[in-house]
Amino acid sequence: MFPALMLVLRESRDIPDPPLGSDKRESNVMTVKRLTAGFISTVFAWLGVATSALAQSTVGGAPTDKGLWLQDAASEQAQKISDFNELLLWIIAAITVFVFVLMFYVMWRFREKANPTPSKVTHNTALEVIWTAAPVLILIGIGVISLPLLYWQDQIPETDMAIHVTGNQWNWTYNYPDYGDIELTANVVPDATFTNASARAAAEEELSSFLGWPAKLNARLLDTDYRVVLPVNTRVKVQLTASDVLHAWTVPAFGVKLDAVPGRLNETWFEANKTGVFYGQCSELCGKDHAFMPIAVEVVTKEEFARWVELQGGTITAENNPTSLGR
Ligand SMILES: [Cu+2]
Repeated sequence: MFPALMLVLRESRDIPDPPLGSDKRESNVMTVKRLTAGFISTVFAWLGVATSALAQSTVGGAPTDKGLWLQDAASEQAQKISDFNELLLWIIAAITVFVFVLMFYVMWRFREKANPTPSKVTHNTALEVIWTAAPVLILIGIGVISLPLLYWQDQIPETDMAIHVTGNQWNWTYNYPDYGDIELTANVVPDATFTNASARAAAEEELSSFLGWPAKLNARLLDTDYRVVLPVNTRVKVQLTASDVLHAWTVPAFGVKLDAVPGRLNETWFEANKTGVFYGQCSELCGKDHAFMPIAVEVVTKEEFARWVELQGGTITAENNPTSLGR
């Protein structure tokens, strides 16, 4: 057990500290998260799975070295999903420990030497009722937590603005119907751009002039030439469709994943509560370049968003002014 404990302690230290100003409850959550992450990393180390293969992102949504656990949540949905996932992990761990302890106890207690005349009992009503009812109760308990969460995500509340997202083979087109129908199409930044310094500088310059503020490319296969720009603390309705085949618009930091279906309009929503760049990927196998149609969302302050809308030639009125929307 000792090497495993050392691994838990060592790995726990690799998880970044909570941001300044977080309250006690958040720090408790972080402690649980650290211990859970340490536990998982130990399990993976035992299995010989390189933890680097599980590299997860921190704020910004790009992968980080030795990253572990889910991406940092940037919306209430993502936080709730992450908390629920954590709870499930504890339930699973408790069940696994219970079964293992029981198995080893039975193997030891009823081995031939200690128990030369085995019992002939084949039936025990009380025991059978318990081992049927207990799993049912556990599943009901999980359902009581998970189904309301699923329903809450599925119901579109009153939103502040909408974006239209269209999946194409193999890029995404975005429209902002509330702001004079700004339209942009985001393509993956090719690999060659990341390996060539001048091409990279040119791509960053073009992105910066599109955004109206300096931008850097962060992540190979996740960065796009143009980004979806959205205001922070504003409830956004995402209306999704596809022009050719099935795609799926997924941004883990927002807890959003929904299929884009040709000829159909699917809706989802989220409210980003942090500024930064958040990455996602098409998550429905859509053809040969399925792996090369990432999603990059830049969440900015409401003032910056208003500036960006003006830069794109969009219209801002009293009703749609981002500074008066949201919380
Ligand atoms: Cu796709």
